[in-house]
Amino acid sequence: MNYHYPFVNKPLPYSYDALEPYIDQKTMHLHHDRHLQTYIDNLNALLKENPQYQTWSLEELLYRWQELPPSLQVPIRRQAGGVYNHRFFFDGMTPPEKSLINLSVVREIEKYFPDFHDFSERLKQAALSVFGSGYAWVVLDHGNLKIMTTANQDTPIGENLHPILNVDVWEHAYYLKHYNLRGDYFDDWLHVINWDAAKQRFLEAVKNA
Ligand code: MN3
Repeated sequence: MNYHYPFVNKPLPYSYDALEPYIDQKTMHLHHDRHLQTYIDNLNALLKENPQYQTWSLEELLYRWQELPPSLQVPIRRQAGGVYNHRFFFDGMTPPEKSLINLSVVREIEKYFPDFHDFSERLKQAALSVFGSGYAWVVLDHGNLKIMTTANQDTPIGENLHPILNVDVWEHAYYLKHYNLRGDYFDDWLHVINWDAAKQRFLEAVKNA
């Protein structure tokens, strides 16, 4: 992803109502146009004041954060993480009629988990286990497909850690439609996973592992 300052809020790769009835249009509007926009605005403001980092890509800001001055490390990781995690999440969804898992993806998952049901159940438990705000992720970690969680806008990227899928479990991702029922939201999210994107990310990750 070659994505630099000044960051712009690219449109969703589908219409706001395209994920209905699983994820509602109003949530998608607020999530993309307000929540993600705020992270983009905050990140641009930080980089405006620190022009020496304006050439860094979004990923570089996240995995080279230790090279940033101490006073910038936390704010950059929060804002750049918020941008990265949201884009990854939105790009990882697709209208339900296009959310087709294919046999090659299932076979790949079954190399690491007993079966697809066990995999989705574990991912759900991970999503439910996030205390407060954060994400559940499927990642390739040193060549192994794993499930993990992150808090707030922390991001699992690094030399040997490649994200494949994420589900945003901040309440703003589901509260309007599912109220406090995160498990129901997760079950609905399963219907709009962009498996083609997940497969592409997996193939990329294997190449870079
Ligand atoms: Mn969110």
